[in-house]
Amino acid sequence: MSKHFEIDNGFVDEQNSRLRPSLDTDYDYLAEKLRRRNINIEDVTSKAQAFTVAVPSWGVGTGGTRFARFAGPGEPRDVYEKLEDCATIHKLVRSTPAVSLHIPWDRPKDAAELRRFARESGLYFDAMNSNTFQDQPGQDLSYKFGSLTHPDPAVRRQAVDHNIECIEIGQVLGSKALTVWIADGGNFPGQVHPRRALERYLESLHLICEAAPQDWRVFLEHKLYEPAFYSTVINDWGTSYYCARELGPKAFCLVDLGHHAPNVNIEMIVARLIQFGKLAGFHFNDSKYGDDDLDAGSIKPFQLFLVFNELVDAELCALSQFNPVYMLDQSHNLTDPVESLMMSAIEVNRAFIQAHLVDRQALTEAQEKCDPLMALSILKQAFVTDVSPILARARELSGGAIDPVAAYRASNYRKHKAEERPARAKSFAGIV
Ligand code: RM4
Ligand code: MN
Ligand code: MN
Repeated sequence: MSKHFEIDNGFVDEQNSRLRPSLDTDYDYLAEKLRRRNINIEDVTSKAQAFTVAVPSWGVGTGGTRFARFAGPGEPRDVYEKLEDCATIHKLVRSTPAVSLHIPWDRPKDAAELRRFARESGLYFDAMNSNTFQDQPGQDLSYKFGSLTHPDPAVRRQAVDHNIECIEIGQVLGSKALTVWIADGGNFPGQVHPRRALERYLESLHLICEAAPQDWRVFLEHKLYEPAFYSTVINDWGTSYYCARELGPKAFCLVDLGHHAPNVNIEMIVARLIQFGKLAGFHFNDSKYGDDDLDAGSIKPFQLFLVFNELVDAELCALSQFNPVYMLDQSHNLTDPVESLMMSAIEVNRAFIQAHLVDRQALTEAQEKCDPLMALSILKQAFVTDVSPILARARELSGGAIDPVAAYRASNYRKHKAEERPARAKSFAGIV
């Protein structure tokens, strides 16, 4: 028996048995309603069961702002404890089998052994994330004024080498992609020469793409501001798309929902990247003002649905080059990260399932007949359908919890972890 506390399957069954009768009633009622719309609920439930979204290793720790971080009890202290929390999330929601690691935060002593541990926990590794937005202890050159686009070629080389190291670790872990997000940019007008910086970015990324194995993909993540407050080198999807084209077949554009100005039509960006065959995938989160890193679906659930409307449309059209990867990228400053990640995984799945309820034939007709009111009401009909019973049944059928947060709280997981994992270090401000 493991010396670490785990929620056992019997406990989940016991929790489910209390909720099953009402779920049966709700599910049957929804089945009847959907039948009237010619939708077979079982088909939709299988889609919900097949849906997956990766969890970022850094998401299971408590986040913070630049003002403060309020550490929570029982936070994971190393990559193994992070995987333990990820496995718990997956056990209850059954849609998060993949974990995305951040190097150096999660640099393993023995990558092969970490891979084995993950496999035994029912997990595997999604995209690797490099980090050239912080200086690490013992690092030769500073990233204070940039990394892959720094004016000094030696700094660029160091940043390129770090990305190549991430690929090498990822190969041992069984990952197939590298996500590159750089903080490079300027706080003041005139600080950075925009064209020269972008040229250097391409030069550095060419080296990284060359080093990536043939079956790997390199994801370019854009962000309009922060930490640079005046200009960012890879500031928007247009720049990202230009770079992905220049870099060739391994390079794709990753969309983090929080990395756009307020009110930007992100679903249009998604449609464009799909059309151009360059959509890498997503970092899901939500935001009100900027890169707030709030929980997916907490502020703009309709936007999340509209994004999935584009994704499901592409899926149904079986477009070539359409193979998006989904990940949550959030900072949980106030909530228990395990609870937030479970809720977010459910919200993303909800948007996916709602998008599957869109009557696409009727929508096309409304579009061709120039009938905006009907087009919107077709989308709204799907969006307002409460698909919770489908999501709950999908989890239950896959061995998860009908109500993951309730089961998690009833298990006292956090209390057990607080005892097993006494805090090691003082709490600092910062995103992780
Ligand atoms: C950035 C970006 C990256 C993430 C870091 C922690 O804003 O979203 O994807 O790795 O934050
Ligand atoms: Mn991100
Ligand atoms: Mn971000």
